[in-house]
Amino acid sequence: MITMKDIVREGHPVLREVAKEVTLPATAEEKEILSEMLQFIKNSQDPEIADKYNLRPGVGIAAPQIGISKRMFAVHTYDENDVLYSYGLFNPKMISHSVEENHLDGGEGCLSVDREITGIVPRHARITVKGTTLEGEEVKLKLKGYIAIVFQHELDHLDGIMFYDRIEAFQDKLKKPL
Ligand code: UDB
Ligand code: ZN
Repeated sequence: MITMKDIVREGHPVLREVAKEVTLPATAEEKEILSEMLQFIKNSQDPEIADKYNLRPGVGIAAPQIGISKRMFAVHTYDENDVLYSYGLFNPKMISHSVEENHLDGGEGCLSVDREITGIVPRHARITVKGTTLEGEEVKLKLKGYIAIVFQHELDHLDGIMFYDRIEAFQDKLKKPL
């Protein structure tokens, strides 16, 4: 099983690479890794398992975060209406997004970042993502609110982008010219 010791931390070059597309259909090994990633997120949200293995309660994880530079991630979390979004996706791609932006008021963190970094992380308010599920099914997801932010955070990992890369620009944008 995946535990915190498998999580690559800030400073490791794999987090800055543009991950490679997965050739579909995914191999048995790729499916196994992606299901393990999804299981890690589920485990991390189970108080007993999280306590036993010292897991940070996570909502999503991208393959580069376990040192694998492939375009796949797992998300397992609830939106504002308590609807569960549980996906392991191969080659997820944002095919459209709103101009309107959104952010989490408390900023963001990351399983690969062991320090507190404050600041607003601007995200698109609404996105449409295409991808192939663990079951090999092509899906098109229209996302908004919290879940859209989680997906954008994970998509960024596939392009070597960390959440704090997006902080400064937003602060600048709010500065009105004198
Ligand atoms: C997380 N967890 O998993 F609102 F029950 C974060 C960490 C970095 C704090 C572990 C998280 O937001 N947990 C959470 C939030 C809730 C309710 C709840 C648990 N990530 C995922 C990550 O690093 N993926 O690469 C960071 C999130 C920040 C914004 C979106 C993803
Ligand atoms: Zn992250």
